[in-house]
Amino acid sequence: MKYYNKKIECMDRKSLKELQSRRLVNLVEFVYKNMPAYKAKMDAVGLLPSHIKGIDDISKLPFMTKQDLRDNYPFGLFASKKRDIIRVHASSGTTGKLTVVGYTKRDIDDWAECCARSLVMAGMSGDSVVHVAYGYGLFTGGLGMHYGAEKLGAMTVPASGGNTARQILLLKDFGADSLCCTPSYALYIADEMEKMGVKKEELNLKAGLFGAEPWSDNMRIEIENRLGIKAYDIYGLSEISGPGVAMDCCMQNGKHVFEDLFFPEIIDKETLEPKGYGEEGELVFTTLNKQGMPLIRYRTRDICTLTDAPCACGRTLVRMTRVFGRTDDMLIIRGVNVFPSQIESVLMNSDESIAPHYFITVDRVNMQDTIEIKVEVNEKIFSDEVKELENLKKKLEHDLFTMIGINATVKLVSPNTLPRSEGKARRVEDLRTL
Ligand code: DLL
Repeated sequence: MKYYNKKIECMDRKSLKELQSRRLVNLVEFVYKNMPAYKAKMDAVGLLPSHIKGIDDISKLPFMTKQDLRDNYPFGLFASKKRDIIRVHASSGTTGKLTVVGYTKRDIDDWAECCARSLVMAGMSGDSVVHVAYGYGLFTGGLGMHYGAEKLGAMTVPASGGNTARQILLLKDFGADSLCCTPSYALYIADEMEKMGVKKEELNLKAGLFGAEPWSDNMRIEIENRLGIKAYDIYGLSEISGPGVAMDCCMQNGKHVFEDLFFPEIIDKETLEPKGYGEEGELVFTTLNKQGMPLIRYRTRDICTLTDAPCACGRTLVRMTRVFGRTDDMLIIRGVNVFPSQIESVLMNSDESIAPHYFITVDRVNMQDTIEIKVEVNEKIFSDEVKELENLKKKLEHDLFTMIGINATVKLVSPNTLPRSEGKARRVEDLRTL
């Protein structure tokens, strides 16, 4: 099986553009009618749905950002009736509030198709056994790949994350030919296999669909060698749907964007002006067919490049490069999106003996991301008993876990020991090399 949906994936560019144009015109009308927050944006610049005649008019439309999701928390951007929403997912916002996404039945079907297309790009078929080790729950990784694998007709193993020894046992006994997880977890699995004395030849794995965090070609080579598989890069974000917005093909030279559903643009992050193919900038998406929570010109904050150069795999869909970085300060720690501002609000709301000075260090030890947060405490508590300090440390670690879902190590330090800066405070260091 070479393509899941050859008609779309190999459509000539002219017909694709016509499809995108039709969908954009319908989308703008639908959103104008059903999403007051976006109507207000259009009204503010004097734009009517009738001004949008095709995909070439897209740059007239106002942008949307994570802030719009926050301002309309939780369901304010839903453009369909609540009874038509059959699923919600959520990911971290910049403060305590989550970024919530709603899907109708059709949205789930479209998304499952994207994940099915992605699995086929990684060489899978209805005969495959797909081991899904992305987290199940509000995170889109697990359920997204799960529905894709089922749509393809593969035998789906909903392993979810954690308990690596059991994952390895399942991989061996069920004979999965593909593994879906973050690239750092794939390396961790390889490490654990070595410790358990399980050889890659004992597994039936042929391919992995790895994403949800940045990685590099060096990591790809290491994963491929250690697990004896082909490692494919899968990209997505919950606001747009989840995994399967773009996916590597057999050429492993850029991820094809599923442009019939998600229209990509690159913009200059300062001027917000559109940029051309081959130029680096911020990636922006419009969800051409979504009903639950459609987004128009959503700024992903991810930096990359698009190319429309022909691809030897036969697909005509444009490709995006690896994500080079972000235009905001979001960190991805073991696949969990974390904003320093969230950490700050947990610290500041937790205990009055904490001074507003902290420093976050992110690193990768034994293939696993680590995060240490140094926090200054005031004189009073610092002169208290060691037990008090120990309790405070435990409380902060517990609060960070319950509020943001990360296992951080908190280190309490004495007053006035963390560096102060005169300009913009530098509070994060990321020592990971990918
Ligand atoms: O990470 C969806 C996903 C799940 C993608 C499983 C792939 C596989 P969010 O939690 O909303 O959604 O995080 C989205 O993660 O804006 C990127 O910054 C980053 N990201 C996702 N995939 C990749 C990738 C899921 N392949 C944010 N390479 C995005 C680099 C990635 N960064």
